[in-house]
Amino acid sequence: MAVEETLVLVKPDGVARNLTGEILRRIEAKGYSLVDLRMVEPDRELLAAHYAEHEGKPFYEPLVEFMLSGPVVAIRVAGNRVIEGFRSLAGTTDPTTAAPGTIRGDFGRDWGLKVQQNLVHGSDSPESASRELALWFA
Ligand code: RTP
Ligand code: MG
Repeated sequence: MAVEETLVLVKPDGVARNLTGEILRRIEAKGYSLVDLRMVEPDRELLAAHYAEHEGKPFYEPLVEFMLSGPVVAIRVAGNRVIEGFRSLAGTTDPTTAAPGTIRGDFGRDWGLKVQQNLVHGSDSPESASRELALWFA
């Protein structure tokens, strides 16, 4: 068994489009457990820490502006191999090519903006998960 925790974020586009319930439903239907959940209006400081690895990339500033555009739902999710498992539920970063059946594949589309508004975030490793959970559930 490799019971893990991951940070899932329903990004501002997912909240605004009333997809939070659908995303929670998919997480629970897969068998993962919701451990904690909060609605957050992140500030720049939190987003700079969360996205530190992307600082300097062309999409960094549009990404931060997008994440400041409305409330975000932060969820602590637990389960066996949940880090990898949630990223599989989410689909690949670009919603145009994300597989149908995934959150991004089913509900995302390319809005022609400077950043992919792709509905959800999921931690990408155990190290990222513990770092990000400490930030969002301080
Ligand atoms: P996430 O961190 O949100 O779970 O997504 P990810 O691992 O699939 O993607 P990552 O490479 O970590 O990028 C973080 C977020 O930045 C936005 N992005 N837009 N060229 C683009 O338009 C672009 N590239 C990245 C997305 O919101 C992506 O999820
Ligand atoms: Mg990422």
